[in-house]
Order: sequence, then structure tokens, then C-alpha cells
Amino acid sequence: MSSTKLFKNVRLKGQKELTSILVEDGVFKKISADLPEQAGCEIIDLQGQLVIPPYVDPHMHLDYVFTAGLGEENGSGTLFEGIQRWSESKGHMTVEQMKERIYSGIRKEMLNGVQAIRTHIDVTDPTFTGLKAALEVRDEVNDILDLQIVAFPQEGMYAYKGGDELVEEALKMGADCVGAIPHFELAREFGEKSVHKAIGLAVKYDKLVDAHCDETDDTQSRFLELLNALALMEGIGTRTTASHTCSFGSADNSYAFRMMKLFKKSGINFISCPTENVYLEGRQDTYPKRRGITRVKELYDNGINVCFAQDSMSDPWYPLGNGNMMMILDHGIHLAQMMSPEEITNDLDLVTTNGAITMSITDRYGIEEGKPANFIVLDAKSEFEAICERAGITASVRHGEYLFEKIPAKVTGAIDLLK
Ligand code: 17E
Ligand code: FE2
Repeated sequence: MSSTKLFKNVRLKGQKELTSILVEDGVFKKISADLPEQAGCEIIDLQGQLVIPPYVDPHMHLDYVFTAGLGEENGSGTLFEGIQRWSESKGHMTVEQMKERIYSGIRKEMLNGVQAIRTHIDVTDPTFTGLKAALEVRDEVNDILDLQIVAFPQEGMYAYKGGDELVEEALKMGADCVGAIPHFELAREFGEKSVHKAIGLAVKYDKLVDAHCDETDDTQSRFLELLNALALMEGIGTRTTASHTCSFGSADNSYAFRMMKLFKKSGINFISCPTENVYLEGRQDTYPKRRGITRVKELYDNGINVCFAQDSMSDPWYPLGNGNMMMILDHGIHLAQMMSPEEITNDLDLVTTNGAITMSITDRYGIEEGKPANFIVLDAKSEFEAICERAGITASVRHGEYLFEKIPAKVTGAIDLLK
């Protein structure tokens, strides 16, 4: 028997008038202001709340969730000490323990309305504990979450012998994307070699690419330029992502001007992790102190796909993080100065649609007839209110079914007089 639901009084992005959404068998059947109430159809009144596609977190390290306290503290607060601290403490975990932490990270994100996550998983561990755990979880959550796995060489591909082979093995085991960390390799030449390798592997195994790229304030770190060029030459720009690209935020304007044209040509995607990188970068600066954030606003204005991500939840790099994409967005639009009326109307794209474009999942993502009925409901009546109030979510719906509903806090007391 087919099941139908009619969501009434829905406010969609950029629309003043309320509309209705008819869902049949888990798919958006019809989206229109005047849909009749049919017999046998469940009616749900959303009372003018804003309905948007689910949040996407396109850059997260689920294998690191809640590992902040396992080893020595990252006293310098830098990326490089983070890598050292992780290296010292990793390797003492079973697949089951790893899965437990991955699940706790996913649960936190999903309770904040996320329904798609791309996770980097450290594969510079010959036992592949993290990868085995993540592959199992990916299968187990398949119905409720789009989970993509990046074969990420946290300790480099060429900083020790055999690193590149581990990445290749991880792809054979089932990782979806090739990762890299060129700014961590021991010399520029090895960084370049790792970028060549990542693109080569993506072509060989038909995988996506997502490189940690230039996560440093060093203006000489320009692996992004090579990543983009190789992706362009192979015709896989839209399947390639440059994550972090902090140094591009410190680059000279004339260089950036030239690069923007080339990014546009390749179709490469960008991910900025605003909370994480404002915390990790600028550590060698005194004042003025850099923010460590890539040129988000300028990429956006040039029509290049850019999105925001969480990156960490209490790991050796960053002590906080809870998967609340509205909080990430709030930090991101402050740091990137994206608050004109027009920008505020579109800012939610940075944590929804643009992340889905980055993940190459737009065939099954978005509020459009014929697509899976996946959406979230915000406790707000407009984009402005959502962002200004950092609105929470009141529901997350997957294939037309509630994953959960949240009831907004009820306020009572003398404050009522101020109505
Ligand atoms: N590893 C890395 O290389 N960079 C980061 N920002 C995190 C882990 C969180
Ligand atoms: Fe990262």
C-alpha cells in the first residue's frame, strides 16, 4: 500500500508565500501552494516554519571524535602538534571502540539535522582499524545517512615508506575518495608528488578527491595550484575538493586573481572549516593576527562552489565541536563577512546545497519533485530569522519519515507581559 503525507504551511527558501509538499512513498511527489487534501493522506501542519534540505557536513574526522584527552595536550594549539599528539596516541583502539566513537559523532551531527557527512579516515595505520570501522558503519547507516569515506594519509604519503600504498589499499577496500596532505610532506617535491598520486589514484579507481591542502599560513604553500591544474587536465574538477586552503587566505591579491579564473575553469570545490582554522592558524603571528580562513566570500562571488564544515569534535586539533552546522555557519559568515541582505538569503546554502554539490550527491539531494523526501524544519519563519536567532531544528525527515522531532523550549513567567 502506498503512503502519502501532505506537509502544509511550509516556507521554502526565498519564497514569501507558504506552500505545500506532497510526499508519496518517501519521494517528493508535488510541491505547490494549492494541493488538495486527499482521503487517506496524513496532514502535517508546519505552521510557516522554514523547510530546507538537510544539513551537510562535508568535512569531518569521525575516527578522531572524543580523542582529545587520550594523549598529551596540544599545548601550542597548532595543526602540526595536533598531528604529533594523534600519532602518539593512536593505535590503541579496537574496531568496536572506533565504531562506538564514530557512532557518537554521527548521532550528534544527525540530532543537529545533518543527513550527509564526508569523513576523512586516517589510513596511515597498517591495521586499518579506523577504515574497517567506518566501512562497517557506512553500510549500517545507509538508509538514514549519506556517509562518504576519504582515505586520508594523516601522516603523509611520502613522509615514511609505504604511505602511498596504504592509501591505494584503502581505496581497494572501499573508500569513496582519495585524500592527501601535501603541506605535511617533508619537502615541497614530496608534497607535489602526493598531489600527483592522489589525482592518479582517483582516475585509476574512479574515486572522488578531497585533499587537505595548504592548511597553513605559509604563503609559499601552493599545492592548491597543482591540485586544481591536475584536476582540470583530467577533467575531474567537479569531483575534486580542496579542503582548508588556509594559505590562500594569506596569498597576494594578484596571485589570487589569476587562480580564481583557473578554479572557475576546473569546477573544483572548496571546503572551509571556520571554527577549526580560526583556532589553529595565526599561531605564529603576533598582531595583526591572521584568521586562517580561505577567501570564502571571493570564491563565492566568483561562482566557485564553496561550503563550510565542522572538521572536529574534541580531538587533538580542536577541543570543542558538536556537529551544529548553524553554529559553524554563524562563525563562517562572520569571519568571511557575508551578511548583506542577499547573502543572508543564500548563506544557508553554505551548509546545505553547496556541501551536497561538493559530495556529488545532488542527484538525490534537494527539495524537488522526484527526489527522496529528505528535509529539515527550522524553528524560524525566514532565512534572516534563522540566521539571526541561530535557529535550532524542530524536525529531520528522511524518505518522508521523521527521524526525530524536537519541541522548542516553552517559556513561562513574567516575561509574558512584554508581548
Ligand atoms: N587533521 C588535519 O590534518 N587537519 C585538521 N584540521 C584535523 C585533523 C582536524
Ligand atoms: Fe580536516
